Amino acid sequence: MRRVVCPGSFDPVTNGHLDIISRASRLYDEVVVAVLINVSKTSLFTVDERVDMMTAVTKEYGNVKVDKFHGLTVDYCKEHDIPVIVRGLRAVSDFDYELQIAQMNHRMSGVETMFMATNPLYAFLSSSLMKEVVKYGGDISGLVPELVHTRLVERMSQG
Ligand code: COD
Repeated sequence: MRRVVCPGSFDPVTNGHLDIISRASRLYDEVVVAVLINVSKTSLFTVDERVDMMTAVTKEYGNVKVDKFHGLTVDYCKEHDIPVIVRGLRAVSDFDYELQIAQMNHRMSGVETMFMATNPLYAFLSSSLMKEVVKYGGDISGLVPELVHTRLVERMSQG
């Protein structure tokens, strides 16, 4: 069975993330979305909230499993016997950083990284941008799933 890990913070999941996950789900038998338990980075949503939203919005794909992890992504891959990581690339600026991580991950473990070019419709999307726009009352409809939109607005209104 061909399996791939799609790691990330997903704070929260956007339609850019979903585009990468859904395309990976057509190429692999199983996609494991691994949500980082941020130790130092402060996230808007707890890891369980992020897992819950991701599970709800990927249910329709059928072969996507959602899990949480801490530590190195390659340790998660080894523990679950998954040889490939998939990452989305939005721009050259993503590539510089991602190449370094992919090479380090390969050196540490032999785990390969597959890069998937973003759908141009979502190239400008990031979780941070979505949080900022909602914080100041801007409209993000069509850029995140409805459920995420609702939870973001709720969370931001709590101050
Ligand atoms: N279009 C396409 N892809 C997108 C878009 C978009 N609009 N937005 C984001 N993506 C992609 C990202 O490129 C990434 O591939 C994925 O979606 C997740 O994105 P984020 O922003 O939620 O998650 P990141 O990039 O902050 O996740 C970072 C990790 C958790 C993967 C990283 O911190 C990590 O691996 N941590 C564990 C420690 C480790 O192993 N470090 C590396 C040592 S070499």
